[in-house]
Amino acid sequence: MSKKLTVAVVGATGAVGREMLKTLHDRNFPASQVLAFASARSEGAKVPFGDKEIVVHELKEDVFNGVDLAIFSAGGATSLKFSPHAAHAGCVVVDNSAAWRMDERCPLVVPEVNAHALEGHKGIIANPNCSTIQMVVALKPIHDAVTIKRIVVSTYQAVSGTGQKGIMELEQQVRDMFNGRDPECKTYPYRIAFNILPHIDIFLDNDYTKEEMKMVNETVKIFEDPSVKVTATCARVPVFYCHSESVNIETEKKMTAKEARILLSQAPGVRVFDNPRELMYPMPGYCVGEDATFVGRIREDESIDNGLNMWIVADNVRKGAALNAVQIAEELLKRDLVRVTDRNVFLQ
Ligand code: 25A
Ligand code: L14
Repeated sequence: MSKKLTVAVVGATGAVGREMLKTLHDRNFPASQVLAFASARSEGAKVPFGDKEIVVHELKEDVFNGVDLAIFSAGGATSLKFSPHAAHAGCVVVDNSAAWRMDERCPLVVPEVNAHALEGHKGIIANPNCSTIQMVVALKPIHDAVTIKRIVVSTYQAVSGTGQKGIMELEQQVRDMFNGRDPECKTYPYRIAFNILPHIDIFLDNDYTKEEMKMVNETVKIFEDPSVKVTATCARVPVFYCHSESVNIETEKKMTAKEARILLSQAPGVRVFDNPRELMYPMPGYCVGEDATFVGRIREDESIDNGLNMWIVADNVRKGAALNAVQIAEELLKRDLVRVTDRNVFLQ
């Protein structure tokens, strides 16, 4: 990594944007300059970068001249509107929203799983959904070894998935309830404090939520294998950070729980945390701020011939968003791919 880059963080005042700045700084990303953009209401605000502060500017179409790399986490609409202008200016975009993930022109990348997909990118690279990322990090080594036929996953997702407004909603509702006030619901349709909502993102025509279908479609794209069948139920739980997942898989060939523990303990980005006798299992309250994807409760599914159950936890704002995006940027740099070959692919 010799060349130093000019890097922009778009959505820098948000929950993920702030973590992106922290991750870039903590990992010593080779940037000569780091710029912060957000909406007009944040113009002039300051965000921390190491022990310094960066002034936030309003995102406009022409801010990307001279920027090598932009990491976006400002929602789908902002990304759809602005990333083509970034690519047009020769700036490579790593986008955290759902806007580009299923676009055939855009690689959808988890570096531990499919870094090779970055080759031949056209200027916009998509960061997968947080729930998908932690699941594929844990399942890819098993898929490579014994071929996964079917995945049944239920998620228990933290409010930080919804950004700063999700965090503030849970905090405020807990306060309200302890003070005998009626909690106000602004971000979610129902109270999230002391409750569970089997509903993340919008409902689709098939009665699944968009979040559930993202897990289905993104997993197939990342594994480059349409033969993997996935079905998901996504729930919001009153937890601030870290998503948890109960995952059941059926495989072509048999893998014992012991073999799975050994395989996963050597897998990149995974930490096996699994010892029932010592009450050792991953929990969201204890994985905050960690880079790894934690896997525990690994056991054979005794209801079928070749099946495994496991419990997967990761920090959704780190591995699920900011860290994965920065790892993509590092991989781009390593492969000398921080350049846009056809600047107009996304501008119509
Ligand atoms: O796709 P949607 O439906 O549009 O949803 C987008 C939402 O999803 C979040 C993101 O949350 C956004 O609200 N998000 C996107 N991908 C995510 C992921 N993978 C994700 N969350 C988790 N995982 P957010 O609120 O944390 O960040 C929003 C950022 O985007 C900026 N933005 C919005 N519209 C924009 C835009 N930037 C440019 N152009 C636009 N049109 C937004 O900037 C923010 O940076 P902002 O100026 O509107 O800032 C919001 C204000 O909110 C307060 N605030 C935010 N975070 C914190 C905070 N205050 C204190 N601490 C914080 N950590 C500040 O007052 C800030 O100024
Ligand atoms: O990245 O938890 O597609 O509300 C959008 C919804 C992330 C989670 C994405 C949530 C998701 C988010």
